[in-house]
Amino acid sequence: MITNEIPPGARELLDRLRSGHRLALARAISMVENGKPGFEWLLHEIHRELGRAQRIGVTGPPGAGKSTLVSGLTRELRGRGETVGIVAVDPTSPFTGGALLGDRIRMNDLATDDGVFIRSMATRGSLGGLSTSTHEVADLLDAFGFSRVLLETVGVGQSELDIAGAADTTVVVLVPESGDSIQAMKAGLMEIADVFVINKADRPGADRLAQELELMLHMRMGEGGSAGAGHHGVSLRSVGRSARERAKEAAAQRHEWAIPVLKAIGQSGEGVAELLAIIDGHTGYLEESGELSRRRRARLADRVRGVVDRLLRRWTWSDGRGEELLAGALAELETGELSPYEVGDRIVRAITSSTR
Ligand SMILES: Nc1nc2c(ncn2[C@@H]2O[C@H](COP(=O)(O)OP(=O)(O)OP(=O)(O)O)[C@@H](O)[C@H]2O)c(=O)[nH]1
Ligand SMILES: [Mg+2]
Repeated sequence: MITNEIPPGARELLDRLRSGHRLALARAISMVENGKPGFEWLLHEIHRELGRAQRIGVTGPPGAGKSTLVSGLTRELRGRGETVGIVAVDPTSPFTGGALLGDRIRMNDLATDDGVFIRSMATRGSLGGLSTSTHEVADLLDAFGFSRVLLETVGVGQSELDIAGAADTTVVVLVPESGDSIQAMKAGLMEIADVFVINKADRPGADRLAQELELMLHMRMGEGGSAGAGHHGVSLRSVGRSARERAKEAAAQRHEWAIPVLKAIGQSGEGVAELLAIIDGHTGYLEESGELSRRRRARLADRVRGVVDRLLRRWTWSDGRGEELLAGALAELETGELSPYEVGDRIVRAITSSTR
């Protein structure tokens, strides 16, 4: 039982975390990241305090300007007196200093702001997705009392899909040169985006990408799918746009969310206030439609799966039993008397039948 194993100092750490000590927060995060004794107890204790922070995921291809937009959003939120916790997973810039000097200088004001906490994490789950500990760090930031938790992940492979499971609202950042919208659809981004941002709109191609995306979103919504098809003498572009407007209105009437496509210039802050307004609009939609509780329920179920996976892995390998059984089977594995599947099965059976 996790409650039977409270290491010395953990209660004090929890108290200090609850009373808003940043150092305690940093220590608690390290404890969780490194799986130090007592981390599960700590997370168990704060569990009831969760759900106050709004979690916003920001994903997209490398270098799309995610960190720039996260910084912009953070500044905007600070201007409104809100507090912000940031988790950047696998970042190359600028949270880890991999960025150009200019980026780091722009980040500096956030780094010294008491209302902001930035944590970079290199951890990924074994399947390339976000590890359970990323979600747990977001929990700590939530429990600490930040009104918003921003999660930045580079959209490669599984992590971009996972972020949708970690966030209430998912922002997908694309750039004109990051490939066309077909690419976005292939990557499954259409499925996870609550908002699309075309960043670097100061560069050519932003309008085209925005129009393509709008059209694809419109077709996906299944509203008036033939609206543009049979018209004569009207450009696809204008038909797509007006049809999309109608589809948006219809969706609003049905209490559905029509995914917005917003152009932004992260560097100058253009579009950031609009993005925040859209995010807040999405929060309202989530609450009214019941989607927020559905998303949070799915998140809790996923968390349990992650915790079980981790526990089983730990019991199997770290406690020595699995390695022992494996070592005992090596000779037979080598001669071919046993297959890896038989040995695997044997180990899992031994572990799950042992009483703990
Ligand atoms: N031209 C232009 N450059 C931008 C804009 N927004 C950000 N950049 C630049 O793009 C580069 C990458 O920005 P980041 O914010 O670090 O991008 P990121 O998506 O967080 O990058 P990774 O975390 O490494 O994937 C930086 O040099 C930014 O200054 C923009 O709107 N226009
Ligand atoms: Mg970044």
